[in-house]
Amino acid sequence: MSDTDLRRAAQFLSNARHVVVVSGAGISAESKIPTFRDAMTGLWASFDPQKLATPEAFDADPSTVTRWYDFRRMKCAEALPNPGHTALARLETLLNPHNGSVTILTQNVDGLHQRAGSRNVVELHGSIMTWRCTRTGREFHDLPAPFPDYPPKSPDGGLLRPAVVWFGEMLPPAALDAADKALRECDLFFSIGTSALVHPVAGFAGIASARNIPVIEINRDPTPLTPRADICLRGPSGELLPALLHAAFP
Ligand code: BJW
Repeated sequence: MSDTDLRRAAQFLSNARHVVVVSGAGISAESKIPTFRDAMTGLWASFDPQKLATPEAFDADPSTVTRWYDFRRMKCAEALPNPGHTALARLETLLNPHNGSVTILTQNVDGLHQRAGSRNVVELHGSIMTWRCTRTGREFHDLPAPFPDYPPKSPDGGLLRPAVVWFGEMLPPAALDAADKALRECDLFFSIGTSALVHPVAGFAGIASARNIPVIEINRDPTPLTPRADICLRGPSGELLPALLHAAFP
């Protein structure tokens, strides 16, 4: 990445009114939450996250799957938003008074954007803090952490599972509608800290590009989106986002 790329991105940002941000696990990496596809460590080193995040894995071994999600739930609860999350919350406060908006379409289940102060966050893959009964679908918040045993039982008689979206499951229709509206109205699109592999979210940048909306990628590593992005800022989002805001709104 060159200084010119940062300056060009800052120019786009200072002229934008309606910004869409698609975020992924990389934005929370500097909050010490492991990304989804980074190798798992410790007790979980021999498990493949892509195999655990499925309804089939839960049906076959609900104890292991809920233990993994409970472990991650506690990590998320301990974590704090980092300067990347905070910069996006600040961007909202800079654009809102001018009838602008920042919509964060997050694939993350950790709640850190909201805890940083962002108010317009769409959770496309659900939340790890909410669990629901497999029998009634009723949702539960503020559950004890850790659970006393695995798999946790629901007061409604079923098992509790995390209210996240697993492979092969539909994304929440209301979240998809909100994403669709934001993608139709935005004039600048960011893809931040996501490997851009998982659909339908991986297709959102293409929807923006088809409207001739500039697409800016911020990521530590190249992704399948990189060749199609207008600007790529390579590095940690917790450093690049504050630098970008500073350059756009000195
Ligand atoms: C940094 C950094 C730093 C690190 N700074 N950067 C079309 C084509 C092909 C397949 C499909 C398709 N449509 C649907 C599918 C199937 C499937 C899919 O996409 N499969 C792919 C693997 C190909 N999609 C689905 O099943 C979705 N459902 C659906 O489409 O329903 C309709 C349907 C069903 C069935 C058939 C057809 C249609 C549901 C997807 C649900 C994904 N769920 C998960 C788990 C959530 C709960 C949990 O967290 O456990 O969501 S999987 C996992 O991937 C998680 C993430 O949100 C998601 C994306 O991962 P993310 O965030 O990008 O993380 P990483 O780890 O991959 O990347 C981190 C990035 O950060 C890296 O690039 C690093 O370089 C970078 N980074 N540190 C900046 N400091």
